[in-house]
Amino acid sequence: MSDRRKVALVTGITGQDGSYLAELLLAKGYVVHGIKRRSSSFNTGRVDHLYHDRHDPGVGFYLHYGDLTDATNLIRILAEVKPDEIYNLGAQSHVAVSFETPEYTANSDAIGTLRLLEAMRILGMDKTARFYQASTSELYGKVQAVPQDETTPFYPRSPYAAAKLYAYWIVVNYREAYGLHASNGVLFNHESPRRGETFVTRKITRAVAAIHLGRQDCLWLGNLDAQRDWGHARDFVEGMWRILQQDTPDDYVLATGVTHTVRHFCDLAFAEAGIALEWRGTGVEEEGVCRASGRTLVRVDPEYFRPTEVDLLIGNPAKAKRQLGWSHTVALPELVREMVAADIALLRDEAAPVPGQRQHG
Ligand code: NDP
Ligand code: GDR
Repeated sequence: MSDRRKVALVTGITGQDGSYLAELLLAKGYVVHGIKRRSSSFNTGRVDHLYHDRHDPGVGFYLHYGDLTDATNLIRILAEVKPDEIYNLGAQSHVAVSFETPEYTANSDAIGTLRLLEAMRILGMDKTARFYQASTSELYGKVQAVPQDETTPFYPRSPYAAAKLYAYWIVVNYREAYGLHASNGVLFNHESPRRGETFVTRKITRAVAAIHLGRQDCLWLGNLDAQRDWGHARDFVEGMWRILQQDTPDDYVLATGVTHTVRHFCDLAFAEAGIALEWRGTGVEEEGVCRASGRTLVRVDPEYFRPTEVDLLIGNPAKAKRQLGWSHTVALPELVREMVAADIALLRDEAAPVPGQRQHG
């Protein structure tokens, strides 16, 4: 048996999942290469702790400038890195933002996936490297059936989901047409203290921390009735890796199998700061009021509603459990506790003022 270390290439390595996946792969002895985008400000905060170890020859963590919208750099990086496994996590991943930048979202999320697959073929890697695609529960969109599994029909409800639908099917097509070891992980929402600040969970936990520390008055949200199946990102990257270790490529749902409303997430998060919320009013007039003080801490802003919404996501991860031996280990209350505690610690250390009442996202 060869003792050569396995080589992985991760797009989107600077994102939430990329950072946890890089940690997992390094712990398993992989050499990890990641693609980062050029930015006028630092964008490697989630992986700096790995990068700083680069002087240690045993570590093997490398970043390359690149972009999924540029085929030339993808071909060059693949040729240089010669990966055994490619994890395509890079994407314009914000559903609401995809309504603002639909063409860019399609370019990076849909055609970016095609570019990577074609790069594999051009370089003759279609028989040697394995490919993981970050597919999403957003594919289910308008609810056709619950719980959603690998057989549930797709009905995308955003430019993001439509772009990811193309990516999903082009992966299936390349697997069937060219025999690529290419798999989709259809992942339901997963969160962590590293979650981007404009996704609803992190927006809530940051606001709870800021309100707790007296640095923010109120949290403005959109649709409180949306239901999501929220897990922990660390559990989900383990699932990604397991998908690529299978002899045969296939598509898998990863989910917790439990769903909650955005409103309930607020209840749990505020409770972590010792605040019990009471909900009053309906629709855009609904308010989350602190039971003890009578202060309104959560309000609804129609600006945050999406032109088309995904109302209810709840996944059935039975196939992943059966074939991959995968299941989540962190339930929602534990996830919320970790996120609120991390945000309180972060804000305590931050000298910078907290953003104004109307937050992005
Ligand atoms: P993030 O938004 O945290 O990270 C996205 C990553 O993609 C970042 O590294 C970002 O770079 C990079 N990126 C964005 N555009 C491009 C581009 N044009 N070229 C190269 N890289 C780019 O997402 P997550 O980590 O949460 O998600 C990872 C993947 O999984 C995404 O594809 C997402 O759509 C998908 N997904 C996520 C789920 C979740 O609940 N988290 C659920 C299901 C699927 P930069 O840091 O510079 O912005
Ligand atoms: P989602 O995540 O769209 O599921 O996509 P997000 O956290 O943005 O929204 C979840 C639900 O909360 C509602 N919501 C709000 N959302 C945001 N961002 N901001 C608000 O103020 C707000 N108020 C209510 C939304 O309408 C929605 O129903 C995430 C991303 O990680 C995708 O990349 C991934 O594919 C899916 O999860 C699975």
